Amino acid sequence: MKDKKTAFIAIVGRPNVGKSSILNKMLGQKVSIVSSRPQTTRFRITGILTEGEVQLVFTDTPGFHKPRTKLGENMVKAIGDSISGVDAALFLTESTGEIKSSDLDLLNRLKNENIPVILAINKIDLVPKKEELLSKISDYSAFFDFYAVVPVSALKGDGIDELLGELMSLAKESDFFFPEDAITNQPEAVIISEIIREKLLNRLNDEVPHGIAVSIEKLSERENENIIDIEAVIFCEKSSHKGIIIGKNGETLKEISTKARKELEYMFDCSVFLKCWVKVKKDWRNHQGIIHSFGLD
Ligand SMILES: Nc1nc2c(ncn2[C@@H]2O[C@H](COP(=O)(O)OP(=O)(O)OP(=O)(O)O)[C@@H](O)[C@H]2O)c(=O)[nH]1
Ligand SMILES: [Mg+2]
Repeated sequence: MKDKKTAFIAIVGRPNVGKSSILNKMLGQKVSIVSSRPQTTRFRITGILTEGEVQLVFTDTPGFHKPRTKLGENMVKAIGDSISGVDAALFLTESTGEIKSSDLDLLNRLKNENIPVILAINKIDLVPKKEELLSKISDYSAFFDFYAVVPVSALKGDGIDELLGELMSLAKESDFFFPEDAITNQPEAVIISEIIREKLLNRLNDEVPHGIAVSIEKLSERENENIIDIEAVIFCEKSSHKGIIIGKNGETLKEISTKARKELEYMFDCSVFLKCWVKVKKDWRNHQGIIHSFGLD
């Protein structure tokens, strides 16, 4: 039998470049929520992929940005914590648009870590011209000595096998850290609150989503019935936001909780009874105690 190999890999990059999407695509399963809004991921999320004798342990991280709230400071700290101690980093960027100063700031931090870094240029399905992609690759390569550069599309799946091949080649001899069938080590309550938050992010207008947190107050399985009962509280920062989340005659909240319930039923392969309430906690993103109580530090 061949020796087992593992690699711990941090997935880093600016907000909204597709870090969580690419993790889900590589795993073939959703472990990290995705939305069209920047700063969707708020804390470190582990995704595990075992193929044959190789186990890759990924950490999805929040997008690297200049923090404007205490929550943002916690998010940026989570990136630093993820980078230190891993075997390698997967630096993700988009194929469209200019290289931003925050891309270079993050690469400078990676330089200090002295670990191999793979550059994945995502969203190639949006790039009309090959020259544009090539010039981006050469600009990045002039700035940083990457272990490999792989153009990908997390949406279409292009380049994912090649990227996985490069990542697997970084694994070093070691026993596995997780069971071979493990996908994530997140507790169920965290997965549930994130799924509800994803539905909120996708449904609400621009003003509300960043001030939302979801807390699971009850999670229980009915004996011999294949039913899970869940009670969740959605926290927002203003009473006007509460009205928006609930909607006319409660319709918006109903739509959101139905979407979340359906996905949870698919995920857990059982019936789900989901009740959601909405509460206001003013300016919670600037109170470390509340951030802590939501498990976001
Ligand atoms: N066209 C296209 N869109 C993509 C691709 N990958 C991701 N997206 C979209 O980009 C948006 C952001 O994706 P996420 O995976 O949430 O990005 P992220 O980097 O995790 O974002 P944060 O958690 O906010 O840092 C979503 O609307 C995705 O559907 C891709 O390959 N092509
Ligand atoms: Mg994300």
